[in-house]
Amino acid sequence: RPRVLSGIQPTAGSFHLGNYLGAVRQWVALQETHDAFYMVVDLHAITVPQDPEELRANTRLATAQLLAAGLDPDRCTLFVQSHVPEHAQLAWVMNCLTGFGEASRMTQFKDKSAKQGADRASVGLFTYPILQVADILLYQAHEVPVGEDQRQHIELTRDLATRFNGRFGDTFTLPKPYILKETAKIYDLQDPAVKMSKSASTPKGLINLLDEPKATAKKVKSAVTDTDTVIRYDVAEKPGVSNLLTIYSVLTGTEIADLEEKYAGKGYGALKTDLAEVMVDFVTPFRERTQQYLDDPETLDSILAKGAEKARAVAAETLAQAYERVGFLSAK
Ligand code: AQP
Repeated sequence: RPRVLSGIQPTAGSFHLGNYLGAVRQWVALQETHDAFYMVVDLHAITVPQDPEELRANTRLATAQLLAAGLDPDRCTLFVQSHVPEHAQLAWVMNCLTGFGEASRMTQFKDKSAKQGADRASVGLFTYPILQVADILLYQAHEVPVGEDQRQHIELTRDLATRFNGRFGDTFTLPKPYILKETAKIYDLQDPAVKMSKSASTPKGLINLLDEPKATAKKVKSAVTDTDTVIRYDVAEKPGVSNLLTIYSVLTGTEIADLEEKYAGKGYGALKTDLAEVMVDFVTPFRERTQQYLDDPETLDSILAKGAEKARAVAAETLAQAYERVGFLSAK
């Protein structure tokens, strides 16, 4: 089986609809066909200031949401990044292979550091794409299911893997991004020109999966569309309506063309009312399942312990090989 690897930050509160449709939904599907490794990336979470107790709680919360979304620990390896020390160890090697200018070109760093003020941004935030490179290469992943915003980091991963392999001999598999066109970028409901994101979206434009279903329905009903009335998929001319059609289509498994036909001659109100219902039907059981997992932290922790053991077996082998190749004396 080909291997996939991906990760998600243990965000405070809840995953948002962009995280789910852009990434986690694909993770669930890929565990059926691939040797799948998924992790909660707590090392990445400390690139910005965090509260220790909240980080611990958010790591369990992220795990509970991944299980609620359909990850099955018998079908995939689910673990927490800091439980596998090889990530930080390989990241150091990769840091030493990366040019300063090359790292400076990462657009996510530019965006995120601009928000914090460049002088306040941590060196960890600057090098986090390189930690991500290590995350992927440790598992010799063939594909990395992510949203469009991560494409540049997968390219960096390929560049660094090629560089390492060229300098030290074939060691790492070159991964490909696994990005589904239709859900590559889910947009903010209030500003369909920007991606839905926990840091950039206004509260009204961001659908948090664990919010009260009623509040979610309200956000859908007040989504920004346009002054036209026709329900048609056209990202350039009708970004708001197209975003709603994408969400509707993916959550119900209905082709967009069929939705366009269904709503021909009907107004935006009808589309929004129905989508609000679709969304409520989706988030209500998701919230319940998440809560059930959270109510049983021992089970969560034991799933993560087993996952870490499986992950370490793979990661340790790759790291040992990489260490040997760069010339570290092996510890006897
Ligand atoms: N709007 C989106 N559309 C499609 N995919 C998205 N992803 C995030 N936003 C969208 C994908 O979700 C996965 C996990 O991302 P993350 O761990 O970076 O989560 P996050 O930090 O909560 O994502 P945000 O909201 O995008 O964070 P900020 O605001 O800090 O930049 C990734 O595969 C990502 O592509």
